[in-house]
Amino acid sequence: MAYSSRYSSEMRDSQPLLYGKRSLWRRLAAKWYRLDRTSRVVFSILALTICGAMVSRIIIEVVDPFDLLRGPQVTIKSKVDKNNDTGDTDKVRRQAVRAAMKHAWDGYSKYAFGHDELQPVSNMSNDKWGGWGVTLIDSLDTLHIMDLHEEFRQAVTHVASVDFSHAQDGFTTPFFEMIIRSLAGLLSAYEMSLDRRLLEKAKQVGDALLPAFNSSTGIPYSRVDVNAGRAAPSNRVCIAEAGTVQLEYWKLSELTGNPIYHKTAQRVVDILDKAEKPHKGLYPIWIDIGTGKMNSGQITFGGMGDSWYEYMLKQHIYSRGTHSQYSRMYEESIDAMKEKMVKKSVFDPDMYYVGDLDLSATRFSPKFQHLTCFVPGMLALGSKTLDRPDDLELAKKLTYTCFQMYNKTKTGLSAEYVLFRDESGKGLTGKGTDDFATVDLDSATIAEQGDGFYFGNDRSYILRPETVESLMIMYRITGDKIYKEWGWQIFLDIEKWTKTSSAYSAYHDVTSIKRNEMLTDSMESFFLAETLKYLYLLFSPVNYYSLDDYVFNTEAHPFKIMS
Ligand code: DMJ
Repeated sequence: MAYSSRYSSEMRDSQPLLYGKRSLWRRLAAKWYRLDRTSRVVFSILALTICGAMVSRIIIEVVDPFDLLRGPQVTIKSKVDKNNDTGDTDKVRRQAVRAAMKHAWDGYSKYAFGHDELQPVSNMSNDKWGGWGVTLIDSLDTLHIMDLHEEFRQAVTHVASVDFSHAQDGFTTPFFEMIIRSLAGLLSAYEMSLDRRLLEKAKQVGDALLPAFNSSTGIPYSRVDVNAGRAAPSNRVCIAEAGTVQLEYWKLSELTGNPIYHKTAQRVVDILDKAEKPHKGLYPIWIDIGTGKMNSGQITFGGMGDSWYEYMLKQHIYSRGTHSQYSRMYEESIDAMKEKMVKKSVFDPDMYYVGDLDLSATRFSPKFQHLTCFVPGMLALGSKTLDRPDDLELAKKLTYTCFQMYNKTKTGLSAEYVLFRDESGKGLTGKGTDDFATVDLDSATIAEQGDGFYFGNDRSYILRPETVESLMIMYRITGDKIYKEWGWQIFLDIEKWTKTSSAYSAYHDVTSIKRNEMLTDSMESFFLAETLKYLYLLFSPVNYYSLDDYVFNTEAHPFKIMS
């Protein structure tokens, strides 16, 4: 049968030779021309199939078409500016912190993915925050910051499937915790990745919790029944809960273009600004929701009061000083704190601390909480923003005390709080009966006193971030490398005492070295959201998530300062 192909043997013979006589190509061509038509068809199909498979493989590797099915592309690029890097030591330390994050994340993923918390000793999980996966959400931006790309993608895919408008039956959601951890975590991760799914989910969380403000005064209730679309009734709420949601709702307004969130949350600030106070700038912790009055509780920069003061400054920074209200309120509070709440140890003149005041702002309690160790960072930030140089000097002294709270224990970890003696040598029992009644201390307590403070009943370290938060800010503002050394020492002790096979665990008594008996099988999400993030940033170049461009919410989620 004659070949109809233009590559018939006659034509072949008339072709000019492109390759030398002995070339492989020519010999293959000769073989091809000798084949009958059926064989050529079979070979052609085979060759096309092989080429097709190779081309698809290349497309999958380079373009990843499955991303189109997954939804919008999450953009991640390495953000540490290599030209402005901080040297080999920092690099090694940063990588060690990143490895700690990976270890904690891997354990959480393996045993508790999508649940609220991993219990890092038993490797069980719990859903004590409503079951929406608070550890996962709180960790999103830390994963992004540390360039843990795949982990971030997996977490975002999961978040996209969570329905925040529906809660577990009978569960009332803690308003403040959900805002600072989840709403803020989603907003911050959205600003980093521009993945619209995160903004949609942030809006879902913000909307689901908005009924908290449906009180006669506009002061929020502390828990919300998301399924019923209403708040769980209560008479009072603390200032930290009511006054640490404004930054998040403001950012939500900025990103969605809907001013209602900011307006609703701002009302709380206006009410408390005008409310009667025992001393200008000092706010008792409890607000009566029905009247808006603050007429019970102590005055503290520790638990239940802390972030209320922090957010005055941070709203000022976020809004670039365009509203004088926040800086005025912040400066009033700091002036009053310095006047009435800051004392120094009678044993160590370098050791300054911030105690608490009773409702009338007259009786002082020489108790310094780990939670209060965010204050030096806040003062340093305020000194830079509002030109208050004396605040920076106080910040240095307080940071020293916060570090000593770690440095002076057997484990190198800090207790929840420490106690000081007043000028007459009296102190607090530490039993938590009455924080404002100073007593003669028993000899055992005095014997336990180091050169500075002694311990109360609660000696646990629950992986809190406040001291490393202040260290990061202090380094960035002063440039003093001692803060990096202190941060590294704290990190090494966290590794030594709290690391488990799957993650990191809170420690029951920092004065005990019986490690196996001390691990409490609990890891709060703020360990991944805050403690590890601040440590990582401490060892990163100062222009990485610069304090000039970002303001960190109280849970360490960076928000871009308003443009
Ligand atoms: C965090 O959840 C927040 O920083 C909050 O403002 C108080 N402290 C805890 C961690 O200690």
